[in-house]
Amino acid sequence: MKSLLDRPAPTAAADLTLRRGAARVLIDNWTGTSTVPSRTLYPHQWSWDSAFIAIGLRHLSVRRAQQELESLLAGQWADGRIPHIVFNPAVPYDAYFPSPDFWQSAHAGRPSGAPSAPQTSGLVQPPVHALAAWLVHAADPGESRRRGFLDRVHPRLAAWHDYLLTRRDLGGAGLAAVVHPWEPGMDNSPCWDRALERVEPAAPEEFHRADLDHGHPADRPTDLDYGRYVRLAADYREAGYDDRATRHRFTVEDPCFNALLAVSELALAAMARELGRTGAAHAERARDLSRRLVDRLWDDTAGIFRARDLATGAMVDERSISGLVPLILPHLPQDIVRRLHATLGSPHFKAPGTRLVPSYDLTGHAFDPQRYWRGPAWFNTAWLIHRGLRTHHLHADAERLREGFLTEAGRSRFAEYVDPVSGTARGARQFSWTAALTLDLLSTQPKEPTP
Ligand code: 9WN
Repeated sequence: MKSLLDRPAPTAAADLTLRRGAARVLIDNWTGTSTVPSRTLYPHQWSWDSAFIAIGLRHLSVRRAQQELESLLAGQWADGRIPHIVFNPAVPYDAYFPSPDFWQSAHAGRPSGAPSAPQTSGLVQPPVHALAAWLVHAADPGESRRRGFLDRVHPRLAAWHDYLLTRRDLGGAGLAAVVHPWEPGMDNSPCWDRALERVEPAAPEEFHRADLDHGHPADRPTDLDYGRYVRLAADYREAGYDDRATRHRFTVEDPCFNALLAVSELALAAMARELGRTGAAHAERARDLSRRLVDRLWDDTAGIFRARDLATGAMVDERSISGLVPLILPHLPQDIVRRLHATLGSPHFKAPGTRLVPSYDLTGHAFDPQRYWRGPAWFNTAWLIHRGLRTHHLHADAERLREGFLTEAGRSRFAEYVDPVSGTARGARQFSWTAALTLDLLSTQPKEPTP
């Protein structure tokens, strides 16, 4: 029988229409040097968005995909961090909050090596960039070599990982910690509620939210949550964004963040081999991270990875999609793969209204089908789970997820996310990573080397 991976390139009219629609979104959201996640809600360059966008852009233009990643790297700090937002100087300050005048990266970030330009935030997002860079390289290795793409990006991505595994190893257990709910990329997840309760919110008159000009209040985080986000970010800024000087009041080890770090270490190993080195240190780091993830964050009773709150030392008693993303790790013990697969198909995550995977436990006490990361199903996490299912040869489920993704991406006009109960599209439309990952899933990659 022909493997699903050997499926011929799609020719059906529906696929071609979807491909054109997705390409249109990426063309419309291109600024000349990078892609905005959404023209309305997110008018700058975001870190993990750009990685997912590059993964899709490589099917349209390898050069543009390289440029997407390299324009993000132009905002990298000397301490290695890749900031979660690189600001477009042409966009007015009131278009997004917090704007450059809040972060003051060039001034406040100087002790940590922030560039004088471009202006950036001081936080980070999940390290999916090396995986993206490897996939961009693999799309056209000849073009990549001619342009010296890996020679330029490998050292920068290695410095990024070094930052995470040294300055951000706040628990001393060899995993990277996040210091703000914006960092794991799943801002408003119930996983952060308890840790956030310890944070004194900034007063409402200290800031003005721009997200509510475009997003519905029922979908977005509350004002109280925003007050806490602002307080944490302002404290970090006051300490010069220096992880050694900041008394972080929010420190969490997140499974998705660390699983992506491990997979990206494998990508660095593959890049190093392509550049004529052994890559052994990166490969060893990836195995080591996988082991630590299992030791520190696997909950055998629940059959899912959990976040760990470093302030209390306890695992966070919530089931989130973040705990399923480690399925992407090739070195995962087989019994854990089986358990994760079972959890994915259980009432906690099998949704009535979507074939995508809900961001939070459908039976959980804080489940909300509309509100940001408290239940809705996102397309980037579905892509990660799809990759995990393929990694472990669970091809039938991978294919079901792929088909659901493509149907819902098209039907929703490339929505930011979907209500998992009703299937209704929510958030921004013409959302870049939804379009980019659509292009990726429409393209068969039978020979794509796995890092
Ligand atoms: C804060 C851009 C980003 C995504 C995040 C998503 C949302 C920002 C916000 O939008 O976060 O970084 O203002 O809510 O949660 O994953 O990268 O698309």
